[in-house]
Amino acid sequence: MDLTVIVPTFNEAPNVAELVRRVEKAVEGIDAEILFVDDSNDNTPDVVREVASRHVLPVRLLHRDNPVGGLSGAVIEGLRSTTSRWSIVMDGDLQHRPETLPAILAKGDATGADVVVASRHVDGGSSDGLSGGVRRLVSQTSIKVTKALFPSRLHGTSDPMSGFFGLRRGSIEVDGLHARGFKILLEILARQSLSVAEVPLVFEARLAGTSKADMKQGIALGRQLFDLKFGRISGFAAIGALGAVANLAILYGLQQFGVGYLAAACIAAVATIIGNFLLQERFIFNDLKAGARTVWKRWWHTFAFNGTESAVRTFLLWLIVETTSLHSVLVQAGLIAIGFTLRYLYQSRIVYKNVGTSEPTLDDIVESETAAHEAATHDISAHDAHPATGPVRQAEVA
Ligand SMILES: Nc1nc2c(ncn2[C@@H]2O[C@H](COP(=O)(O)OP(=O)(O)O)[C@@H](O)[C@H]2O)c(=O)[nH]1
Ligand SMILES: [Mg+2]
Repeated sequence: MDLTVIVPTFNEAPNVAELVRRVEKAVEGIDAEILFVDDSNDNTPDVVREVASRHVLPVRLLHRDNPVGGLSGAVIEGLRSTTSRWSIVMDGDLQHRPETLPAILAKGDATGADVVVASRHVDGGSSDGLSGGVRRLVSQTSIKVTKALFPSRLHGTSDPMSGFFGLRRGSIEVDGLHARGFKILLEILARQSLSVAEVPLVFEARLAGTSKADMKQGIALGRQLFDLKFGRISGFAAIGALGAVANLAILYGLQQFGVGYLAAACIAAVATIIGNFLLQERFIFNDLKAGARTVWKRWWHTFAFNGTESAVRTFLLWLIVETTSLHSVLVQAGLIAIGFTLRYLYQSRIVYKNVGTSEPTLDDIVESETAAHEAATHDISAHDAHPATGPVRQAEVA
């Protein structure tokens, strides 16, 4: 298949029929399908099924019972479940004109680009449909800041926050993407070096329903930028440093109350491990919790590893200081650096590893007759042949 139009939806029931009608018309002559990745708690899935039955264009629905990663998570799930040559992501509220779909495909094929962005900020584009001057200002400012942070990766696009874009499926490494917030295009462009082309986007007003963007999305964008720029490890280091200060403060404070230094050191170690764990759960590995082992298992892994690490570190400190002429502070600094790296690797690779904890039911996948036939005749490329990970399995039902 040439094209999968991926439409993330959250309570978009009144927009579905018109969207499918216009997409079907726009992609006439192209071997295409629509894939709704839906997290709704209204009747959107029913409406999609009903509309699918009335159209020749294959319409697939991937409903997530356990939505992870919001809009970005939905797009990633969509990408995982398609092998079409191109995927085009578009909103389900008709703020993105379906009539632009063929232009995106044509641009990609003509230029050989990996990504084609429908941009509000090129000749012929506009963001008039963005409600309110404040939102427009916020949007423009965040584009400027973001482009300044990633000058080379975002060089090719004037609109890295666009929600309307085409991806040459074979060029995109989906596994490295982090699912959070609304800005999945930014995530894709910042993580990988990709060639980009653009077509104009006339951003329309919503057809019906209400926007799901809110302050939370702004905060999510800030965290996403920080993480993309500095990586998870810097936040982990900041929490580690905070923990070290707290450790010394507790050690000192308890001794003021007459507690012996060894007992105080043990209490300080346990208190710091608990504090670090709570902070990393909240701020560092927040987006990985959903697919990882349960919170109690994460806690015990952390406690056991960090406890062992500090015991071994203290023993090595004693051993090295007693048997060499190295200064204890120097030795401790080296051991802390090694311990920090090991702790980070253990946490990110093992404690928060995706083990697919929540299993959804299979019932929510529908395909129209045509789509079912299409899927049955699909070749799954090696790139996509990996088994589904995470809480939602693939929608490839033959
Ligand atoms: N699957 C899924 N779609 C979402 C989620 N949040 C928003 N969307 C969809 O993403 C698209 C853009 O969201 P919208 O609320 O219109 O944001 P705005 O255009 O920035 O105001 C729409 O099709 C929404 O239905 C979500 O958590 N999950
Ligand atoms: Mg919208």
